[in-house]
Amino acid sequence: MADATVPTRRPLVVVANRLPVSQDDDGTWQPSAGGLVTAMRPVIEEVGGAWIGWDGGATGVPDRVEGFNADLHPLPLSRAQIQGFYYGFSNRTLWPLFHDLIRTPVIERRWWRSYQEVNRRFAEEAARIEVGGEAPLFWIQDYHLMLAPEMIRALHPASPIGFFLHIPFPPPELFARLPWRKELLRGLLASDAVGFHTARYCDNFRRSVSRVIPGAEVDGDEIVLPEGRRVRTGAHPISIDAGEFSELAVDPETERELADLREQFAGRHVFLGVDRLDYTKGIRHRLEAIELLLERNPALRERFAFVQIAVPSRDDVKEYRDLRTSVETEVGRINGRFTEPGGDVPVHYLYRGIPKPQLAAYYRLADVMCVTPLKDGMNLVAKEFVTCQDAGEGAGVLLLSEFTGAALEFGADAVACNPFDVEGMSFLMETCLELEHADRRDRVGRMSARVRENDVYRWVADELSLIEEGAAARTPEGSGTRGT
Ligand code: ADQ
Repeated sequence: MADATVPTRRPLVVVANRLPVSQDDDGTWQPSAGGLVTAMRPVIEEVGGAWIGWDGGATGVPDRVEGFNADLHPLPLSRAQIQGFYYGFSNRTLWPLFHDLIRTPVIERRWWRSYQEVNRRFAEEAARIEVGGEAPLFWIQDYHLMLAPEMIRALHPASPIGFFLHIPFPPPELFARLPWRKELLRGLLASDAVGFHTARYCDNFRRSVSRVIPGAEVDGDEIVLPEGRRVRTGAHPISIDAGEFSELAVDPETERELADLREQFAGRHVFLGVDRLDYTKGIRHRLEAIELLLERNPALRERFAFVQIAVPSRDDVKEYRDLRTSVETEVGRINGRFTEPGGDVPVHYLYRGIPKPQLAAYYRLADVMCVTPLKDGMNLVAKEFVTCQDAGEGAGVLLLSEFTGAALEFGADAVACNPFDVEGMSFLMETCLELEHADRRDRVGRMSARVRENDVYRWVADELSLIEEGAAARTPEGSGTRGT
């Protein structure tokens, strides 16, 4: 952990689409393994607090779980709300619009009404929170809840409120297509601070505000609203718990998995893809590039394997079901084309989430990690890969799309690619194999050092500081007291 300082003394209330807990096969509940939850743990441990999230349809979610010092507030949603708010407005309107229209966003008024209704449900739950006498700090996460800051502000006028967007914020000309652009911006601007992964997304947001909200002005990193209130904006790239991944990479279980994989793939260059099965991740383009690579290099076919691990995602949405069909058709086609009688297939496709030690073993095994999204807010897979490689003293190459937030942090140490240029990407795959071992090892070392320096604890600390600063500037006399 880079910095153990907790930048707030207030109770922390996280408002997010999902709760920070998951259920084991034997039915027991425990804190989830994701980066956000891990990063929040030490802060919540110190200051205490609460977490509001959709229950995901589960029953019997407990009020507390061992090892996580927060009250859980599970919200049940109706079938209609899940369809309208989650699958509809969040994932078929906002998700494609914010990812540069890789698919066409669907505009449906009933989904918008459902989004408003569910955001209000979250805000009303927030109003019920009792965490001692002090005004809590509300930290709202992601595109599902962009109206919540304004709704919570109406109920908790004195509290610091912050929002973080985990996906890109689109350029103003794309954002302008949304009929409810003004309402969403007003929702966000009730926060004291709005955080993004990169300076570009931050700038896109500020430019949208100055176009859409009459009288709003941009002053450096701040937005000045017509009533004089200032809203801070900041670019804080999310990251991983680098220490945890370094340990995981050399854990005995990981080593056992790795030994098996090394035996299975002996004598072959292993290319790897690890993604949620999402059309933003560029899996189709990646497969096409691999096909071109094999077409051009008959000699490589015997010594090559591409492993694609795809975790199922949003399979209630048509675009995602269609994507699965097209990826699986493509995998079958490539394997049909290049597999020799008695030989192994070139593409190994796993459609599932895999346990962490196995994931770390694949990261260590890979000669080339293909992180080639068409658009991605940050991309944590890239950070997990370089951390695991470095811990295992590996020299794997990161082939990284320039349209990811992570590309800004890794610069020229990754092999930068434009995934829309499929043929170009197939040539870069060859380049990756041609780099000298010492060069590859140095690149891994530098990228991993950057992840260690800017780990997820730093992200939490930077975000909470920005929110506290914004709130202090708004109510110097009132901060720390409950306003209602
Ligand atoms: P995601 O789109 O989900 O996140 P990403 O940042 O890559 O993308 O995180 C995926 C996580 O899932 C990683 O921790 C990875 O290890 C795990 N994962 C993926 N496939 C897996 C598999 N088959 N088995 C097991 N684990 C798997 C959104 C944004 C990103 C942003 C994050 C955090 O789209 O741009 O980086 O939020 O803000």
